[in-house]
Amino acid sequence: MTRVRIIGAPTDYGANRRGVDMGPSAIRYGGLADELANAGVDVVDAGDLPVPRAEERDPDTDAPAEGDAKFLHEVADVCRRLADEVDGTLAEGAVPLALGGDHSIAIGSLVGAARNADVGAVWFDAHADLNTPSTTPSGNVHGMPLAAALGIGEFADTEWANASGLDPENVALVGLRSVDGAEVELLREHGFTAYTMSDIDERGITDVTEDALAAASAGVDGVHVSLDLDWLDPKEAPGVGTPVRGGVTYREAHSAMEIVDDADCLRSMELVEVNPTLDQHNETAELATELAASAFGKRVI
Ligand code: EXY
Ligand code: MN
Ligand code: MN
Ligand code: MN
Repeated sequence: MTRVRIIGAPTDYGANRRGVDMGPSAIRYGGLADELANAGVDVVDAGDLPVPRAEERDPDTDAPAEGDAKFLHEVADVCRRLADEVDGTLAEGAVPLALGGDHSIAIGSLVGAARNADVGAVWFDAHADLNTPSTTPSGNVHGMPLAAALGIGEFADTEWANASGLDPENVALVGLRSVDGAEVELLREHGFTAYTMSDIDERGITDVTEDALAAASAGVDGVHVSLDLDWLDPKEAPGVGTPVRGGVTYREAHSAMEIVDDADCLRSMELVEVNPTLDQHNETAELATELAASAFGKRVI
């Protein structure tokens, strides 16, 4: 029986909108533990990492060294602790399921997942999250986690961010539709596998997801699945801070998660960017729980 350990990381340091720090509560309230149990998973909830509110931080820690990345010291602190939790969970033979929080927590998930293994990653997201402090248009670290975990640009020597066992050849991005110029260059240069919404339109979600998982899992010990809820169309998932029209449908999202389960290479996962203050009746959080259940094996019959 698959064992899953839920780890909440209630951050909003990396986002442009407040409220995403309530994501773990909303996802739990949306029935995550029950959904996973119904999927036949042995689930333990480890609670939330302590995350000081942005207002409680010492203003002096907002040091110039952070450059154009807001709250980078605070993100580093959370990600160091999340990496330890993820690594410890894997060492116990369970699958870590991190709940954001904004997408900056993926740095901790990936560093932890890759500490004692070679891993791949599938990034289900409207965005590429490949900016760095010198290319970011916003200063928000939730637009940078993939670059950070891969040690790209200014992150090359950042010890807390660099996931040594992760390479671009094993990173597949699925559902792209909002990519900045510098990110396009990186996608072309570094050997990523990248599928836009146009690829999904042309080839279908099944083919695209199967190919993404094949690329991510080739020659590694397992795959980290990063599910940013803004991957879905905002009509299906309104409770996100950076919605982009033209995303995947409810059925496409479930289909992709079922293919994740079928591929049998899932090592760790995260659900991020659920912002209950922007949601309608907690439906985005409930959708996140349903999608996690599909990824962990839930089927209708
Ligand atoms: N690419 C834009 C930026 O870096 O500011 C927007 C990033 C949004 C990131 C969202 C969570 O996936
Ligand atoms: Mn993202
Ligand atoms: Mn996104
Ligand atoms: Mn299974």
